[in-house]
Amino acid sequence: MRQLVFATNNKHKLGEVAAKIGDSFKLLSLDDIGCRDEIEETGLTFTENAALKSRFIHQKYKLDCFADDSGLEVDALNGEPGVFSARYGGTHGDHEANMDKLLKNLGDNPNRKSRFRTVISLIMDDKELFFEGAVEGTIRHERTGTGGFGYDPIFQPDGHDITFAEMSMEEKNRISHRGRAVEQLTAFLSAP
Ligand code: ITT
Repeated sequence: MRQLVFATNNKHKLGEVAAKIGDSFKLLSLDDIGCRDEIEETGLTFTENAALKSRFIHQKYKLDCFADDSGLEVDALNGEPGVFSARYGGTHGDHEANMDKLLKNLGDNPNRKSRFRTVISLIMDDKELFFEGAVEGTIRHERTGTGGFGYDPIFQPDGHDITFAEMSMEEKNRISHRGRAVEQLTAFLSAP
């Protein structure tokens, strides 16, 4: 079976993507290939950051790989936190601090419109390709639900009356930014 590295340290993301990719590829995490490097996400766009991660792994390990960069854009905050989503509250990956800061900055603003976006950068057979996905929604005033990760407890996707954190992984995966980007990736990977 062909191997493909998913350049992430985020176990939730790994689980979501592995469920979508199925058995067609053996998915390897950074842990699986013994990569302990801190890959700097210094880009100003999701595309740049995804490419930084996949290029780093490809150059160092000479393996086919993909990376994603995702984030939340809130219209009333001029697209913040965007590429700073992971460290919006100050510490990388402190999801509670990130949500606290977002809810504080948004206050009682009635415009709660937002979207999650994902860009996947794939390097395979020395070619580089990009896949994108997005999901529109609104920011709740309070957290609801315990599933998922990141901003899931305060994000309600359009057409639903529950947050991502109240959905099963399968339900979230069907409509999420990452799920949609991964669908394009898998369509490409399974094309003859
Ligand atoms: P890696 O860089 O190791 O892959 P990460 O947690 O930094 O993991 P991203 O750069 O893709 O992941 O995402 C940045 C942040 O955006 C992430 O830490 C969350 O705060 C938020 N985010 C991304 N996808 C999300 C999702 O599906 N649900 C909730 N929050 C999400």
